[in-house]
Amino acid sequence: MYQIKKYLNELALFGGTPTFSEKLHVGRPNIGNRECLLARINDILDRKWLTNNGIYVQEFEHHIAEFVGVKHCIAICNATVALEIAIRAAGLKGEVIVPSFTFIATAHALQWQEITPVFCDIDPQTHNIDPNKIVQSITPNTTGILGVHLWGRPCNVEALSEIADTYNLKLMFDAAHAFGCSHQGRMIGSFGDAEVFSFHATKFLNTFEGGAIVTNSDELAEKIRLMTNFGFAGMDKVIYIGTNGKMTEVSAAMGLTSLESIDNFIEINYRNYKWYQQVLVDIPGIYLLNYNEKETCNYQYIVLEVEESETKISRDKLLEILHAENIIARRYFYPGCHRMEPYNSYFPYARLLLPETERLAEKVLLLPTGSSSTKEQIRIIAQIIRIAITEAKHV
Ligand code: T4K
Repeated sequence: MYQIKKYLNELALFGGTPTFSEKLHVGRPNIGNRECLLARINDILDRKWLTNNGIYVQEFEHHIAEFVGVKHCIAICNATVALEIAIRAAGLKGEVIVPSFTFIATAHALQWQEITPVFCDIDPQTHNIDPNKIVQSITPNTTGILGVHLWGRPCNVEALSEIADTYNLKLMFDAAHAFGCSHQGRMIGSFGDAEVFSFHATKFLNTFEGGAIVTNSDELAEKIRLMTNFGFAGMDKVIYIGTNGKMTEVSAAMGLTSLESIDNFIEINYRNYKWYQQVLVDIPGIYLLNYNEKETCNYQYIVLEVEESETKISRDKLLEILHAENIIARRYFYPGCHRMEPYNSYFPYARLLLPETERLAEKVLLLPTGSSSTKEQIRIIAQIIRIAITEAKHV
């Protein structure tokens, strides 16, 4: 009993000081070569061309399209607006089938244009939309499927394509997490009618804020370009409804600089992932989500499933302990879009159709990684989790 108390007293939650004097965050940005970035920004300032399809944006788009192996890349101010534009350009309306276990932007991008997101359950193994549960949600109003490659792990693209073809639906992907990832050797970004990346600060490759739509369709790309710039087809000539989705030159400069370090960022994420694997492997009830190492992968999320029946403490208690130690773990994507507004009010019974989403939302916990994380920090994070769990069992 003395031992137990001693351990518990060492935890900040029980009166000790936090283990880390500074907060360790999930989503800490990776910063590439500062000199290169600042040189680009100086050039932008000298050239006095700050936005509206400048040369840095064009160069960034070219590199992304080439990297992914698609015909078109349109850089956008963020992935949420990119989703809105892509959805609109593809002509989605009525109802679109989408997972609920995702960031709220996926659902909002639909609802913002009064398209109903019809939430579909996920496969608990992959955390991605379950193709076996899609057909039952298709109605005469369904116009598309919006899959999400959660954590950068690809959806079952083949099964989704087959359903989309059979029911004459558009197929799009929220690939916010999946830049730099492949599926069966082919880069994500080249599937479905269009895919959308996020380059938000918290993504392993960032443009401060930013996103991109990638597609192989000439027709869709043309519409998307028009829509991104108010529908302008030339000076004083608007031929389409549009918005302002443009990426700035400074963001593109950050993107180009980040791209130069992409291999390094992925290497660091991979190294951290392997370290987490080593230190977490024998902690009961803690399961680290695996990546398929045969594919290209960005390894940007360290995702745990906390099995309370084995740990004897809840995921939320563990989160509380970690936060008290200044480890700002996150429970993405709790509680699921269907339990957030306005969807919770629109579809109060959606939870009954989403048992796997409900279960997973109670279990998932994300830990810090990226270039700010060190081997020693990872070792200590695991040690705190171990103490919290093993001592909780004895109390
Ligand atoms: N689809 C999916 C599947 C997505 O995950 C997202 C975004 C989108 C679409 C939409 O993409 P964007 O429109 O954002 O391009 C954060 C990000 O803001 C969001 O981009 C991301 N997903 C989501 C998973 O995470 P929050 O609400 O968790 O952000 P926040 O402010 O709590 O920050 C997260 C952590 O990152 C904190 O621990 C602090 C740290 N952080 C954040 C920023 C901005 C830093 O250390 N430095 C920073 O500069 O949404």
